[in-house]
Amino acid sequence: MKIETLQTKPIEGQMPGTSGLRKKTKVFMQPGYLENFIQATFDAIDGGMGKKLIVGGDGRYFNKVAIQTILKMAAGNGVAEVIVGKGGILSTPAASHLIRLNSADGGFILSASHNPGGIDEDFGIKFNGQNGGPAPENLSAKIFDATKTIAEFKTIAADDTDLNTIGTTRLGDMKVQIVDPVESYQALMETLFDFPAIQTLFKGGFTMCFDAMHAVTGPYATAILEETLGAPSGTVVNGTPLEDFGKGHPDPNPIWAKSLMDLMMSDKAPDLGAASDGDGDRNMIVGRGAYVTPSDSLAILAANANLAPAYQDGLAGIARSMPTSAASDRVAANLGIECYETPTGWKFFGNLLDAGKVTLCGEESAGTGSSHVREKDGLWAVLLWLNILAVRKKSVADIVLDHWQTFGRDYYSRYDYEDVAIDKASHLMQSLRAKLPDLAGQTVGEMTVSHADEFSYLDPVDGSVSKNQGLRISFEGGARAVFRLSGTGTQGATIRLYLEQYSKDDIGRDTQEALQDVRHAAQTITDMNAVIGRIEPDVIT
Ligand code: VG1
Ligand code: CO
Repeated sequence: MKIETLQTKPIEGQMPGTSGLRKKTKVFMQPGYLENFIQATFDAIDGGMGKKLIVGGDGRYFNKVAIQTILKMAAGNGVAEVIVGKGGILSTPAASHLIRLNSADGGFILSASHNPGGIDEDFGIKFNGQNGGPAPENLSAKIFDATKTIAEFKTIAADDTDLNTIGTTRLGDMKVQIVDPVESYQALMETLFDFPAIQTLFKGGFTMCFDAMHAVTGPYATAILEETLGAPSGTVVNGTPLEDFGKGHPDPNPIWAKSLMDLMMSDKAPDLGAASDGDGDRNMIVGRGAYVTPSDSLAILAANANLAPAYQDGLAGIARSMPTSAASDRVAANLGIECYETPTGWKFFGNLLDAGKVTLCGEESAGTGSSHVREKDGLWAVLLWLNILAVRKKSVADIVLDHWQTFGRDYYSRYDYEDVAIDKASHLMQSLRAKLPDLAGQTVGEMTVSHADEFSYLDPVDGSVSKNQGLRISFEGGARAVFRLSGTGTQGATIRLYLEQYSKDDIGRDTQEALQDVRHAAQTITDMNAVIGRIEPDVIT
C-alpha cells in the first residue's frame, strides 16, 4: 500500500457550527476542501493509527464521493478498520449506535441534516467521538485550529470501494466492513419498546402515516413500522432516499412537511402522523387534527416514558436546550427529578448522558432522544409515542389535552429570519446585548420585563463554560422571548426568535394569538423593523 502525502492549503472560515461543518455542496467539492477537514480531524484526535471508525451519511448528493475520499484518507492515516453503511447510508442515530456497539473510536457522519441537498444546495460533515456523540466544543476548536495550519494530507492511491455489497473487504491495509444500515439499529429499538403491544395496536386497526421526506429514515421506517410492527404497506411515504430529497427541505415541521399536515387536518387523517429529517435525528408528531409542538412532545414523553420497558424504572433526569419551552421542567418537578438547561446543539447533552444525570433530552427544533445513543433520534421518538399510545389507548389529541389539564400549557412558536445581512444581524444582537442590563422592570405594551440576560452554560460534569448562547428576556406572567443566531445556516445570518407564554388554565387559545403580546414586546425592544428591515419571519414553526 502506497501512502501519499499531498499538499493542501489552510481554509478560512471552517469553524464547525451547532452540528458540525455545513457549507454549500460546491464549497465541499473544491479540491482539498473535504480533505482539509478530514485531515484536521485526524490531527486533532492524535492520528488514525490503529483506530476503528464508523462512516455513513444521509444519502444526499456528494455522499458517496465523500465516503470514497474518507476511506482512502483513513487508510492513509493508518486506520485499522472502518464500518460503512451499505450504499453509504447511515442515519445519524444509527451511526451513533454503531460507534457505541462496536466500541469504535468515533465516526464521520455526512449530512447537512434538514438543509436541502443537491449540487446547488448544502452538504455537511461532523465527527462523533467514542461515546457516539457530536464532538464537544473543545474538540471542535482543536479541529478548527488544525484546519488553519494544515499543509498536507495523507491518502492512498486505490480504486473505489464497492459500497453496495455487504461483507468485509480491504483497502490497502485497512479492513472495510459494509453493513446493513438498519439491522443493529432495529435490534436496539426492540430492546427499548414493547413491540408486541405496538403490533397489537396496528392489528386493531390503528392507522399511521410516516413521511420520510425522501431522506434517510425511509429504509428504517419501512423495516420497523411496516415489516416488523405490521403497519399496512403504504404507511411510510416518500420512503426512498433521494440525492436531492425530491427538491424539498427534509425538515419535519408544519411548513416543510405541509402535505402531511394537510392530511392530518383533513377528514382522511390517520391516527398518527410523523415525519423525520434528512439524517433521521429529528421528528414531528401530529395527531388527528392536533399538531404536537416539539417542546410539548418532550414533556409528554417524559411524563409517560415509564410505560415503555426501557424507562419503566423512571428517568434519572431531563435536559432541554435553553430555547425549548419550560413544559418539561414542570414534568421534572412533578417527578421529583433534576432538569438541566443546555445551549442549543446535541453535543451539550453528551456529558450529562455519559454521567447518568439524565435519561431524556430534547430541543424545540424537533429533536428528542435518550441515553440509548448520543444523538437525537427521530424514529425512536415515534416508537416511544406508539408505545405510549398502545398502552394508554387514547388519541394523541386526548393525551395532549390531559397533559395540559394537568400541567398547564406552554404556548410556543419560533420565528426564523433567514439570509439577513450579517452586519445587520450582529447589530441587532449587539444592541440588544447592550440593553439587557436595563430591561428589568420596563413595561412594553402589555408586558413587563422581569429578567433579561445572556445565556452562558457551565457544564456540571467537566466544568467547561460556553458563553454567548442566546439573549433572553423573561416577562411577568410566564412569558419569554429568546434571540439567537443560527449555527447551521449556509447563507447570510439566520436570526431565531423563540416565543413562549405559559398559562395554567387558559389552554384552548390559538398559539399565535396567545403569543402576540410577547412577540410585540420582543420586536419593540430590539427595534427589529428598523434594524433588520422586517418583522415578518420567513418561517414560523
Ligand atoms: C438547529 C437547531 C438546533 C439543532 C441543530 C442541529 O441549530 O436549532 O436545535 O441542534 O439545528 O440539528 P441552529 O444553530 O441553526 O439553530 V440537525 O437535525 O442538524 O442535526
Ligand atoms: Co438532523
